Amino acid sequence: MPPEPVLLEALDALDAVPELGAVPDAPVDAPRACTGRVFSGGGPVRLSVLMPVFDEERTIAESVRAVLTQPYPCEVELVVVDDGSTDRTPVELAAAVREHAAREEVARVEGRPPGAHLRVLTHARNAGKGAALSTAAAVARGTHLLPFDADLEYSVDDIPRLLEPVIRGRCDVVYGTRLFGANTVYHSYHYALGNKFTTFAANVLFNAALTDLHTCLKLVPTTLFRQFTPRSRGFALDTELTAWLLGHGVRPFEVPVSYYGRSHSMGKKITWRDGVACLRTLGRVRFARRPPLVLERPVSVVPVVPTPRVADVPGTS
Ligand SMILES: Nc1nc2c(ncn2[C@@H]2O[C@H](COP(=O)(O)OP(=O)(O)O)[C@@H](O)[C@H]2O)c(=O)[nH]1
Ligand SMILES: [Mg+2]
Repeated sequence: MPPEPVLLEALDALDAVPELGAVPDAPVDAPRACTGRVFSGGGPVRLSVLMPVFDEERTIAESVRAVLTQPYPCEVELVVVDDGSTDRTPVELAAAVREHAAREEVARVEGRPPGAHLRVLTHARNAGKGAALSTAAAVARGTHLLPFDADLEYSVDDIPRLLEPVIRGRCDVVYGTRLFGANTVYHSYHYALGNKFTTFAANVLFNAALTDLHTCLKLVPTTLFRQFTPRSRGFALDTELTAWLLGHGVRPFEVPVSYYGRSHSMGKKITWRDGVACLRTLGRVRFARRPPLVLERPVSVVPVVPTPRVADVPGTS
């Protein structure tokens, strides 16, 4: 079990607001009749961006700021889970929280609607990226979830593009795909090849036609994600989720996204061992028994947890 998370609400004032912060200037048309929203129904989309973070002192503040200041076509919340970081990540995160609070205060004074809502949770000890994502998903209040890493390899500009087919009612599950050779930088050819090979293996095992198994950007309805009971607590959760979806016959709608990969010296943590674990996970999920999925199950209401103050973030006063 992951350690009990501590929930840290960034903006107590926004807790009084029943819905997530509204976002101005929706650039996408009003939703059409639902044709593909089989898991979340055809109602308004609210997005929960889930950000697992472990020892990302160089990029966490900018990652949080980028997600929170991006214009979106729907309501958005950001749930950050600091997974027991041992570097200056908590300090940087606390600064980002204060910066967000100040931005929201200016918006309030100027009579502008509130922006995206920010929530920060912390694991007392490092439990793994998968465990952090599960913690974030458990408290998410959106109709859809989207993992977004804190390492700036992906761009927030792509989030509205991922949302668009969902808002239009075309589909419910959208993956951002990194197209080798277009809008991408891979620091290592081995990584790029490893991804191609594991993607090929997944396609053969599940009779699918994905182009990027390991994309971080997996937009999934909350109702669907909550029927997924992962075994993995580390990086393998990414693979396990996709394999579970494919095994249930779900075929993500792929949208091209940009990617600026980092190297190990820049903080990349995944290694070839994770590639081997990925192949094991694919095989295990392919031949596992699967209870049938429930469609359009209402999103469970998440109880409001008591709110420690911003000053409780370790390393701040
Ligand atoms: N919660 C948690 N997040 C992690 C851990 N290791 C890496 N991450 C986060 O996962 C994201 C990176 O994942 P990914 O891009 O798949 O791996 P990487 O770029 O090779 O390190 C970043 O936001 C990291 O901070 C971990 O042990 N726990
Ligand atoms: Mg990364």
